[in-house]
Amino acid sequence: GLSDDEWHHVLGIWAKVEPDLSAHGQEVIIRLFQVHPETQERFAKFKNLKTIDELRSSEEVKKHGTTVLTALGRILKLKNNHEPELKPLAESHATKHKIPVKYLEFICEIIVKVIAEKHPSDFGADSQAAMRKALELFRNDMASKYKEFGFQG
Ligand code: HKL
Ligand code: NA
Repeated sequence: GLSDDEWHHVLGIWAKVEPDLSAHGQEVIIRLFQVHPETQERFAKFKNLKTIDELRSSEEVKKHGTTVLTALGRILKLKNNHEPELKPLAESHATKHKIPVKYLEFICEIIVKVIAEKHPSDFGADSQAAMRKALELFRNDMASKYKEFGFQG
């Protein structure tokens, strides 16, 4: 797990993200689809969005981004005790959506980049390191739950 000090960094920067969660979420999803186009194929409802303009003007993309970051925020706020919140998410991503751990790495990397771009003066080296560590914990625990659900990820 993370230390109290690391969680303090993580939740401190998250408090800066939250007032504009939908802009962050939208940017994360669009960036994910642009950098890793194979991820867009996983969403029947987004497959028809071909251009960056179509992605940007989609309320559905924005809504999905907001939902994803809301779910992630709930997990981060549980700190080292995220199991009850993580388990149903791992189950759906393992058994229903079948999302490889690699894709979770992609989105976590993009989340860090988007926060860094939007909050250059509030997301220093210590905060970035703490956030990376929190996302790594998230991913590792998702991966071990995946295995419990019989998905090798
Ligand atoms: N999803 C997340 C989080 C993530 C930061 C990592 C997260 C948090 N998801 O149809 C659905 C699909 C979902 C969801 C509903 C779908 C396809 C899908 N997700 C794909 C992905 C990918 C692959 C592009 C990645 C990297 C990823 C990562 C949270 Fe994800 N996702 C949902 C959710 C929530 C908002 C819903 C599921 C709700 C749920 O499971 O409730 C028990
Ligand atoms: Na959704």
